[in-house]
Amino acid sequence: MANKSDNEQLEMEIYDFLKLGLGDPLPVAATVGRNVGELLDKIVSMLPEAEGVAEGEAESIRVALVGRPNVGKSSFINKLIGGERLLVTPIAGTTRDSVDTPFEFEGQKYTLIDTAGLRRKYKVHENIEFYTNLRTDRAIESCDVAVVLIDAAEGLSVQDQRIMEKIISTRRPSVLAVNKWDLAEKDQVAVERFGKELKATLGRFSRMPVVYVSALTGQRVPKVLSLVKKVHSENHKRIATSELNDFLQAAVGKKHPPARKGKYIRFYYATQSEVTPPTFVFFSNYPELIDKSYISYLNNQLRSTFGFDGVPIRLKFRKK
Ligand SMILES: Nc1nc2c(ncn2[C@@H]2O[C@H](COP(=O)(O)OP(=O)(O)OP(=O)(O)O)[C@@H](O)[C@H]2O)c(=O)[nH]1
Ligand SMILES: [Mg+2]
Repeated sequence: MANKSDNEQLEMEIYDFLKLGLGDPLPVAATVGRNVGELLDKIVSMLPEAEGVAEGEAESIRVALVGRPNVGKSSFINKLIGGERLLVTPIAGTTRDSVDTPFEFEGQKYTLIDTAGLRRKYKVHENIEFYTNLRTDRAIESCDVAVVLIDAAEGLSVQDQRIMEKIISTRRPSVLAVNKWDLAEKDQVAVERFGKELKATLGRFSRMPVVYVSALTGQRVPKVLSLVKKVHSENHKRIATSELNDFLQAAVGKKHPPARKGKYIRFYYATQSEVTPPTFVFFSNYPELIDKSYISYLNNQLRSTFGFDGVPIRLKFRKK
């Protein structure tokens, strides 16, 4: 590219540059915009072909398997792929590094990421623990969907909650799989009690899809993948603006935001500005006066109306 070729006279001198052997020179002039269109055409013609993959199709969904040491992460992946690819032992801390396994199920590609189990925080000063925690964090950051495995015999632990906090803070969709279900008491009362206790400890994660599995027998192991696919598509879901505004009218009609500082809060309209994670923008006359409890009301209403289970949605409030 030969810049400052402001006119045809100068443009003729372009041939001097051929001698340099750097390919065909293109005379351009940045100040007057001469031949800039030709330059752009040339750049576009030299770009590599875009891969002809439609959005969300044929792409591999990256799935991170995370959970405490010994919960059965490696066993789970081995069961899915029907092999012994990953080392499984009764010793906690068998897996030391994240391992990617490509896998296809019902026409969908997945990349399963096995991770090292996450330890208690007080052990983090030890070097290995520090790096395994770091790798679990990395696996979560790099995944499309996280599967949290918990042990049926032990329920939801502090470490599990720490993993879930990380999933929330990195805004990843997730599924909770209760493993070693083959060892759990199977009478109806026990199952219901477990479910109730789990919901209680889940608290603000209560919209996370839960599935009871056994990596040993394979029970409901494929079900985890169908839930992964479901939350992945929920994370890409778009709600039409017209639908959102019908929703907004109904939600505000049912419960109006309380007036604050003598100001009457009004909503004008709402729109979904983004996916992954789905983000909703509400336009209002006093966005700064909308209180937390009303925001959580809108959040719950949105989820009851449109789903988004297992997906961290975001609500934003803007001045019109
Ligand atoms: N009964 C039963 N045992 C299981 C199940 N899943 C895994 N195990 C056993 O639990 C132990 C640990 O399994 P791993 O797959 O190595 O667990 P991990 O989560 O990969 O463990 P680390 O790599 O150490 O973090 C092994 O002895 C498995 O055979 C299950 O569903 N039921
Ligand atoms: Mg392992």
